[in-house]
Formats: sequence, C-alpha cells, structure tokens
Amino acid sequence: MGGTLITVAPTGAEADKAKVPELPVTLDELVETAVACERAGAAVIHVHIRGDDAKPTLDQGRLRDTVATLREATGLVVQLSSGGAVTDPESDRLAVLDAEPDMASCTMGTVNFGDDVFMNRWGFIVELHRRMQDRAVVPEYELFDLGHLPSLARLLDEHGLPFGGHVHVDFVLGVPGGAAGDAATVTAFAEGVRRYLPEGTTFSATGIGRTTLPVMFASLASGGHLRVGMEDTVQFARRTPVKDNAQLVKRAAEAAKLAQRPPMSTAEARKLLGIRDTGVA
Ligand code: KMH
Ligand code: ZN
Repeated sequence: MGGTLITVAPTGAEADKAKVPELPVTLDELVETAVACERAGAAVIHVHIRGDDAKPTLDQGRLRDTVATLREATGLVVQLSSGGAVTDPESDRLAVLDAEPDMASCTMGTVNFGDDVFMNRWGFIVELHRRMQDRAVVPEYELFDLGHLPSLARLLDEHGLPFGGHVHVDFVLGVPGGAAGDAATVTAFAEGVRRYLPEGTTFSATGIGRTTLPVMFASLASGGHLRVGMEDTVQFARRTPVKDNAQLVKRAAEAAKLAQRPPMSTAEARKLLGIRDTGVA
C-alpha cells in the first residue's frame, strides 16, 4: 500500500475569526499556514476564502489571487471549495471554477447542516461535474451520507469519469444532520466505495469536532487518506484549542507514519489524482 494523502482544510466557512483568532482568513495568513502545512506533510489544500470583514466570500478576484499566490508559494494541490457557505447561491458556487484551481469539491447531495441546509440539487451536481470535466479540474466528491455513494455511482454512469479518469472521494463525518463520525461509519463508507465506485477509487476521511481522532485512525486502518484542519475542528484535545493548522497536519503525519504509510509528496499526490500540469512541481 502506498503513502497517505494529507489534505488540509485550514479555514472553512463556519468558524468565527472573532472567537478563533488563529483561524487564517487573510491571504497572508492563508499562505503562511499553507507553507507550514506543506512542510508538515500536507499535499492538498482545500480552500475557503474570507473577505475584509473575515466573513466567507466567493469573490472572483480574491479566488484568482488566492490560487495564483498559493501556486507561487507552495507545491500544494490547490482545491477550491465549491460548497462555500450554506447561503451561497448556485451561480457563485459554479463560478468558483473560473478561478482555474487544480481541484474543486463537489458535494454529492443535500444534507441538513446543523440548523441549516446544505443544498446540492441533482441538476446542480451534474452541472458542476460537467464543467469540471470541460475545464480539466479534478473533483473531490464530498460524501456526507451513505446515500451519496450510489448518487456518485449514478453521476459517473450517466455523465462519465472526471477529468484525469481517477475518482477520489472524501467522507465528511460527524456533521449534525449527516453520517456519524465513528469507526463503524468509516468502515461502512469504505465498504460502499468498494461496492458502488470504480476500482481504484481512493478515499480520504475527516471527522468534525471531537470525531476527528476516531475518523482519522479508522480511515488509516481502512486504507484511506486523511483530511484535517481548522475547517473541521478547532479543538486539538479536550479543553485545548488548536494552535494552528500545522499542528493538526503534524499529528496526522505522525499517525500516517505509525501506520507505515507516510505522507505523500505533492508530486505523488498530483500523479495519484491526475492533476493537469500547471508547471508546479
Ligand atoms: N461550508 C459547507 C456548507 C465544501 O467545501 O465543498 C460546505 C463545505 C463543503 O464546506
Ligand atoms: Zn469546505
């Protein structure tokens, strides 16, 4: 078995900078965190950006600057979130692809999201998938519930494989309203990948809040990859806030080494995921 792909999700759209001062929200903070996380073992960065008011935005100019600056400063695979915040309209979420990232997320169904609803209509999913095929952007399919597995099988069956031909999915577990963040659920998802998705499909998993550790260890035990970051948890341990994203990546890298599947380099990640050549090593 090969190495472990570590994705860092440093910001998200939900945490409040006023309550979590360590959250990277400016471009400078994001780049500083990206450099530190690459050094600690991350190969992919899942990016949500914030405006001057530290609130989530999908501003096109900022997205383009962010992609260019991260490419200049790091070798990380740049994955933009097309999920945005629950309030973002579909048109803005589709326009994320205009910023020409290496990858973008694509959530495979509507899910309750705490007190909100994270809306992902079938027609929207199809449009996002097809635009990514046209623009040579590699999707990371986000699965919040078991039903998202057969939905992805249907998408691939009706609309073809993603750009590059490789299918990579991420289990997002422990969202209130979605699948639970525990080892049994990771096992069920991993089994579902084998049952519904093309041979060679790879998966990572992330656990929200206190489910981070069980999901991390269960994913490694199931042959999966890891996503960590302050988008998903701002607590490092009980009563101990996360210091910074690199602290979470370091812990994931240590766990991966213990599992004898050390972190993949960015070059290995590009090859595995089938990222188009943008001149970045
Ligand atoms: N912020 C959530 C509503 C994604 O990035 O694609 C959606 C999310 C998923 O974070
Ligand atoms: Zn996200």
